[in-house]
Amino acid sequence: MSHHSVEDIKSESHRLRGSLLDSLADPVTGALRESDQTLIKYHGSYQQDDRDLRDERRRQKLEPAYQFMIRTRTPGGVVTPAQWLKLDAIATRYANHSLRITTRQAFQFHGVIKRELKATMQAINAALIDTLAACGDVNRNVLVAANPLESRAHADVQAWAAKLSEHLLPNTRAYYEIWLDEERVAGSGEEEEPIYGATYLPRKFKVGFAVPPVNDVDVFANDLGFIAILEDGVLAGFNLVIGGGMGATHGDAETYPRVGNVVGFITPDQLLEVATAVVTTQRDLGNREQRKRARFKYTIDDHGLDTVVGEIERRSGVTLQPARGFRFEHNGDRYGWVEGEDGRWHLTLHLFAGRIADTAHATHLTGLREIANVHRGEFRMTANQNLVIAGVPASERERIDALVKAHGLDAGERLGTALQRAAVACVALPTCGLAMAEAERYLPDFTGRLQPLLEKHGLRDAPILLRISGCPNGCSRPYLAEIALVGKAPGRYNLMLGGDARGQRLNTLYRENIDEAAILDTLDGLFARYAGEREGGEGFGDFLHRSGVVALPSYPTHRQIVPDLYA
Ligand code: SRM
Ligand code: SF4
Repeated sequence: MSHHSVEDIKSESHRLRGSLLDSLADPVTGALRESDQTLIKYHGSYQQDDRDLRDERRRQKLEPAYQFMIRTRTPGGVVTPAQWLKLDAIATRYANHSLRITTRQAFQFHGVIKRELKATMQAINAALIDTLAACGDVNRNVLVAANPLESRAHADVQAWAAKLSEHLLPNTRAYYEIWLDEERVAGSGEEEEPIYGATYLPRKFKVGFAVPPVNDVDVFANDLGFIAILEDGVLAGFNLVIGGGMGATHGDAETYPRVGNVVGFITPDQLLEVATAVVTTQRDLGNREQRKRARFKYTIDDHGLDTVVGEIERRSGVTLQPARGFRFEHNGDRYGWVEGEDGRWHLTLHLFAGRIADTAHATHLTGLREIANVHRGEFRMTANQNLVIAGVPASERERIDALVKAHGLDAGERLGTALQRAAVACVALPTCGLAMAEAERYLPDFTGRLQPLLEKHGLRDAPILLRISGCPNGCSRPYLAEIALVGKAPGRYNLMLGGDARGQRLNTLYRENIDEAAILDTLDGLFARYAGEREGGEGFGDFLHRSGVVALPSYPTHRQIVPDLYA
């Protein structure tokens, strides 16, 4: 669909209503009308079809097996045990018996059919969770560092993120009318959208809050990022980061991943004004002609960083202070129990690509249901698709541990290599309409095949960061990994190398369009060199750069590296 038509659909939609009600009521097809397929994204859902079944359905002259993905808006990925139980029931009743934790701390349901879409939306809302603005050209789910170690400051950061998420919601009542039967009132369809205006943003927009030294949210991959600066354990304010993003298109040099730029420091009371200024700057300066060039990162590169920063200061009335020192150590999760400063405990569990289901090997869905039945704290999803059972009193640890073991939720601990525990993969096939190759389903096989190579070179415990995406859109943030596979065609990937495992350096294309045998062979050779030549605690990506195996591509450094700014 051309960019122009998306802009038209938005402006003619009566504030995101379109003909969704008619589309939903049409009994003849499992699909929505085309324009409604665009609009339903703003309500947190995508029309998809099961790609595993495509050929067979075509042979039988049936329409594709249309089904819907639904994504929650869960800022910071926090849900209560009571909410967990409801989401679990929805997954079982309406979806494909699985919950999928996303790389943006949300849940996705897959496989909901049109006829049950409304009931599913109502059930989600009955759990006091909504899906409004989870997709579409608006601000998406807001990320927050997942592990509340510095409990007080972390709670403050979470509260600011939740406040910003609410602040950036669209004003339209369309969501409540369509899904929750709210009555239409005068002015319905013409609501003021003071932040977005009638055509919303040129493209999706993403916000993340990091709490150093952990960059688990990959703050530099967000359009707008906040790095919490704590002084004596208290939140002093945030470094402002703008212009990160991952998405690219194969063979199109006009598109590229980009790390965000640290442009200054703000105090918490300035946060909403500054964020609003950033969003409206993108609304007004962003490219509405070419959807592929419409993200904020391109607005910055087209207009210049100084112009954009000047615009943010002018619109907000805030003069940015010089950025304060910060230090990130890694962008992954740390598994097992940790104690927060308030004496409560947090258990991070590894999940394969965030998928929670009962399988022949393990009963993760059942296990987490049983944990939710006894747990009194909260659940926190991480931006690496893992799960924290958070806020557990010391006296309850044993009970939780027993359930974890009984249901194989400790499988991550038993994995052979550190690489397996840190790896991330996007959804890809069979649900993602854009996938060119497998990702989530391929992750266990591929990392299993790497295991003997790593063991052979004594790299079992080397914390090498691997990320797989089924296409160059980069939903697993592959361009920040030390090793990335980016899907090209079934069974074929671009091999990218040289991220820094802190989320501060993009990797580089190393081999294009190769198959598994070539990937394994290439990595085998590089693992051998790394094992023999690495210095001290040198990471794999850092080694590849020092030894000249990879170099940064020729485009400007400020798009590829975030310089250190240590306190
Ligand atoms: Fe994504 C589109 C899944 C995080 C960049 N993404 C999609 C769609 C909706 C495919 C589509 O448009 O038809 C995928 C649905 C697959 C499915 O069947 O469920 C999809 N994206 C995901 C999730 C579920 C991946 C995962 O394995 O966890 C993540 C959901 C996040 C959430 O809860 O909101 C997800 N997507 C990301 C990220 C990572 C992040 O935000 O930290 C990125 C890269 C960062 C960025 O935006 O630059 C990302 N997704 C994209 C893009 C490329 C955007 C661009 O600027 O070019 C697309 C395609 C598009 O927008 O045209 C896309
Ligand atoms: Fe789909 Fe591509 Fe995103 Fe993977 S990276 S979920 S294949 S859009």
